[in-house]
Amino acid sequence: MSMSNSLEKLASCVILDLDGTLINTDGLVGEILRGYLSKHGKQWDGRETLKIVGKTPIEAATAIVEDYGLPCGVDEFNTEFYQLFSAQMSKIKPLPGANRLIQHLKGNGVPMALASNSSRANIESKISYHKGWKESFSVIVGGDEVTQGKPYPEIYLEAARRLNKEVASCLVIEDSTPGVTAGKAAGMKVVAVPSLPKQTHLFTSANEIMNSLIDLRPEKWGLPPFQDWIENTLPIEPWCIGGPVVKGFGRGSKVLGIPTANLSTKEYASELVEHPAGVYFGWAGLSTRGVFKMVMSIGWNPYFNNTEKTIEPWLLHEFGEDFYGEELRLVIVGYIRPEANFPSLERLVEKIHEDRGIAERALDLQLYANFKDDPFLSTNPLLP
Ligand code: ADP
Ligand code: RBF
Ligand code: MG
Repeated sequence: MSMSNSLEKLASCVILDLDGTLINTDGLVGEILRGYLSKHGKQWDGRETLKIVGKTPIEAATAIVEDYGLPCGVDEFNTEFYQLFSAQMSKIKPLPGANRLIQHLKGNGVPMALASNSSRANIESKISYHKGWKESFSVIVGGDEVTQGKPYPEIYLEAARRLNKEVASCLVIEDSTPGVTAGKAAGMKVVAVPSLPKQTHLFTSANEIMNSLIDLRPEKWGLPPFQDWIENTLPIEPWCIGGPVVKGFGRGSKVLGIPTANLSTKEYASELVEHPAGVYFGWAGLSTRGVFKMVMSIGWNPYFNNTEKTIEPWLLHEFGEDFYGEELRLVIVGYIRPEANFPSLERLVEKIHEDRGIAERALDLQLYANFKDDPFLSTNPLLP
């Protein structure tokens, strides 16, 4: 029984969506719409993104023209939008874990396809800016190569046909609800990586929902596992953040033995969007006090319904006093797990202590320990 169960899960190829799954197209789309709408005396509402993710270009344009009562036709809007968009296509960034996943699958000889509602030409220009991508996909299917785009299954069925694979052995990775619907309708296994936070309830038809591509465990689908996890941690491209410690959300963290030294969310909002919500660790430098091990969460504080992500570092040291206003600098070197919802506060606290143990041990590894000497952390005020 468990045998057939595990066989059902075996995939031998991966079919990927592009926009919102591998590249942060919404970032550029939002930027363009903000500018375009302000010229028409309107203000772009980020929540509108919900209505356009995963849609065909015409559907998306129709929604915008209608919702904002724009004084132009859908085609006219679309043409103008596309001109602005293609001029800036080169700056669309890969999403976290996209390069890692592509290299991993390619390196292990797992066939990959791209299946997107945008036109084939459009897909090809978008991927041309990312080194090694074009060669990695043996098949590309664009919305203009089928009669019906997602949520219909045709794009995925065509991708499987060109890969010469049975639908049951295809693993689809998708960020949008129309895309998940299409993949399931095609009879494939679907991993959803929603590009918008707190939307998991819309993705229940997917076989698995995850926060970001870095959380994918290919072995669950019979594909080769990533080899880059080290003692329950994933090394990441180190990044720095710093500023004065501000009063945070005060949910009695000190009472729980988990004080978190908040940084002002405002200045870092644009930087934090690039990091999936979850638990990270690294080194923390406090002016006049020294450098300490640190474990932290990046996430949406569920109690305050804030619109920006927060960053909440717990310095692994007993200070015996507060240090509001002091300059805090962080070098973040590794990832532990995605943000999760816990059934009780006790379970959350227990998990955070487990995170602490993982971070403390990992930071002794040479790979991470080296960053203790990062010049960014030396907070001598006489240094530039
Ligand atoms: P709030 O976030 O509302 O300020 P907390 O209960 O999370 O409240 O307390 C955070 C404050 O506690 C920090 O800003 C800092 O001044 C102090 N603090 C003391 N020890 C630590 C520690 N080990 N790590 C982080 N902050 C600490
Ligand atoms: N809160 C969550 O709701 N889910 C989490 O997975 C989570 N992980 C955390 C990990 C660490 C290391 C720390 C310091 C805090 C974590 N929190 C988590 C708490 C979160 O950052 C925030 O403080 C509270 O949710 C605020 O009410
Ligand atoms: Mg705090």
